[in-house]
Amino acid sequence: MVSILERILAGDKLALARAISMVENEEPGAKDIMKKVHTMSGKSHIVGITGAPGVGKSTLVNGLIKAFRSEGKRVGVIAVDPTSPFSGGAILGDRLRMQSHALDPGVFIRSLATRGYLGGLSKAAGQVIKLLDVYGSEVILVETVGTGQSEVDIMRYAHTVVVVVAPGLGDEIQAIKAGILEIGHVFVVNKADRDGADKTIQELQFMLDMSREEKAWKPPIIKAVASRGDGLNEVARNVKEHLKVLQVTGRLTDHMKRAAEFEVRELLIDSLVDNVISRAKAAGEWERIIHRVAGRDLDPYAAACRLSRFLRSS
Ligand SMILES: Nc1nc2c(ncn2[C@@H]2O[C@H](COP(=O)(O)OP(=O)(O)OP(=O)(O)O)[C@@H](O)[C@H]2O)c(=O)[nH]1
Ligand SMILES: [Mg+2]
Repeated sequence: MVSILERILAGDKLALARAISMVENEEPGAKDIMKKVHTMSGKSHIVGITGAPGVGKSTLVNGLIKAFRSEGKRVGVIAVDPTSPFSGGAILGDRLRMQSHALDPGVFIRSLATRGYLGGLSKAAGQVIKLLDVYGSEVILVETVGTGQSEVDIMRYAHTVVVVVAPGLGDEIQAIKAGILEIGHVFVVNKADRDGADKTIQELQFMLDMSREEKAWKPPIIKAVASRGDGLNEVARNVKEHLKVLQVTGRLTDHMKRAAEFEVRELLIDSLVDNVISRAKAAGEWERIIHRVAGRDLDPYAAACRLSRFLRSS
């Protein structure tokens, strides 16, 4: 019997969709697939697209798919956003545009709901990225609204982060609040057909000049009208240029090390915590200690310290 992984490697979209569901639902067997997938992955350029709700991220993603497809590149898209058109929740026009890509064998689009992942949203996203990678997506576009810790964590996977803002909404301020100004490599001032785009560019430029130390890459600010396709080739060009800079400066290797560290660390925390809790429960200590903390009879630091002794009893 041909394994699901072999089918994915052969470009079978249904097998890929099935494996993603297995990962999302933490089905038995998902772990074994992901172990093998890991060793084969690491070839894609992972591009995060982030920005406040409604700034035009999905419209931009749609345009970027076209730009990369016109070069013959295979594209994977992950939308981590409940209101995204990819999830079928929004604007009909966008959905119809996305459907045209859905028929293209070189494009795979998947949305991830922001709730309901036992092992965490960012972990699920990281695994879906690897599956798309081995499926052969040369570019993987990951859209998030950039709010919340799990979304910020997802951006850790991205080699290149595109921050989208729109004039007149105070989005530039929101970008700073969410900490995405620091992580952005390419800035897009979208909806430049509206008033205030130049002012937004000036403000962004000012803030970038203040906060950036980096020398090897100076984040460009690109004016775009995503709904008309204006400026999108320039965004695509800068995204590719950024990858080249990462490669020649050795930062890509650093990035992979950081991603590996983050991933192993998360798994280690999971397994250690599970281990301690199950041992403490078996000894009847877990309930007792939690009860005391809840009753203000014991502080949580002392509780964690006491529980950690169950680590040593292995
Ligand atoms: N005027 C104008 N409208 C645009 C532009 N780009 C996108 N829009 C419109 O802005 C609205 C929101 O676009 P989306 O692409 O769904 O924005 P988003 O950031 O993905 O939104 P969420 O996923 O809900 O956060 C849609 O009605 C788009 O057609 C633009 O450059 N100019
Ligand atoms: Mg969207």
